Amino acid sequence: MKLGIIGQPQSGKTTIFNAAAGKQEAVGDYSQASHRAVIKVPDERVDKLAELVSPKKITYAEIEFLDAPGFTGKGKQSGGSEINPELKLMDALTMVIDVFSADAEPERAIGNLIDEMMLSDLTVVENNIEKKTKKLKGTGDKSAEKEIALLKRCREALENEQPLIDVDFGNDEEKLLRGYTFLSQKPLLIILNIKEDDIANSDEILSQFAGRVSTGKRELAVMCGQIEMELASMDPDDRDEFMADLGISSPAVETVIQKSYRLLGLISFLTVGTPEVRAWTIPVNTIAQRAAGVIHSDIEKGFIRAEVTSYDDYLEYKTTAALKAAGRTRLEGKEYIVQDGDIMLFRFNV
Ligand SMILES: Nc1nc2c(ncn2[C@@H]2O[C@H](COP(=O)(O)OP(=O)(O)O)[C@@H](O)[C@H]2O)c(=O)[nH]1
Ligand SMILES: [Mg+2]
Repeated sequence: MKLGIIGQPQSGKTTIFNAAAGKQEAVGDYSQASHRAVIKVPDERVDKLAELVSPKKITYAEIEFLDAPGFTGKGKQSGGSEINPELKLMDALTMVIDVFSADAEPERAIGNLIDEMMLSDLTVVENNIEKKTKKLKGTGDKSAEKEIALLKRCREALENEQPLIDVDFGNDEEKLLRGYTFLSQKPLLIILNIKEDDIANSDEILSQFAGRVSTGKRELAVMCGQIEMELASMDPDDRDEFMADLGISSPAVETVIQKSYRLLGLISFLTVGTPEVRAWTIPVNTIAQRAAGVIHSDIEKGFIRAEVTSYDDYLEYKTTAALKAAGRTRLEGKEYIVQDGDIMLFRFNV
């Protein structure tokens, strides 16, 4: 999964990037440098299963963070966009909002940033309406008609200041739009970056802003970037104590991961063996055969059946033999909907 960190300059993007990725990039500079990091998704289930089977290798799911150069949201006034094109390749965006400084205007910042993303999308929509209309006239290629009509719907929404994620598209339409990688169609996690003194009021601040967020498609989180960055560099025992003193329930990295997974509708299944214990990321409602394809396309193609064990049962019975004897391992076909935490063993032939 790829997460792009966006926001205005000096809003704390690099600070939160450091906190989430355990890095020490310079903060407070105006260089607008971008940073990348790949982190392992902490997963207690992987740890516990590895304790049971002592595998040669332990592999966690991974997340790539891109700390992108900031944009002000005012690019829309000059008609141009300041948005880094690499953000179009991200699965979801994390928007960092300054709520810590004395002159912060968080509501306005959120509005401006979303406006600029919509403007960037509108430019793409308009260019493509023009291009496809020309093509239709030139070649009489009717296949363009449907796409033009769809792009016009997008244009109407954007002109009415409606982000594309709030428009209901059908499955076929979603498919047609996928290649455009519209920014305002990306799931969005808004992080309210508060000052240390406000940590005790986190819940209150969260509910103040909750009205701006439509559930399911946008998520909100409140954290103090500066403290989170310090936490991330402490050793675990000190960190737990420090967090308890401050009343912080989970570190930034966990909040960001958990909310992003939820936004994107992602879950994990696990594979367990002596060579490797591993977590794999899939969208909710993925059938067993497609989940197999995440491991290898041959397993998807040659899928015969899956042997499925729940995580809790695995911890209780501890070995495949005991699980089988107790009837705790089920045989499932290709249409089985894989559940979060399922331990999967795929049978296949090539
Ligand atoms: N008081 C306070 N200052 C912060 C917080 N987060 C970031 N800052 C400060 O804001 C400035 C800009 O931070 P930086 O992460 O470089 O912002 P970026 O330009 O968005 O990457 C730095 O001086 C940080 O120390 C915070 O949670 N509280
Ligand atoms: Mg920065």
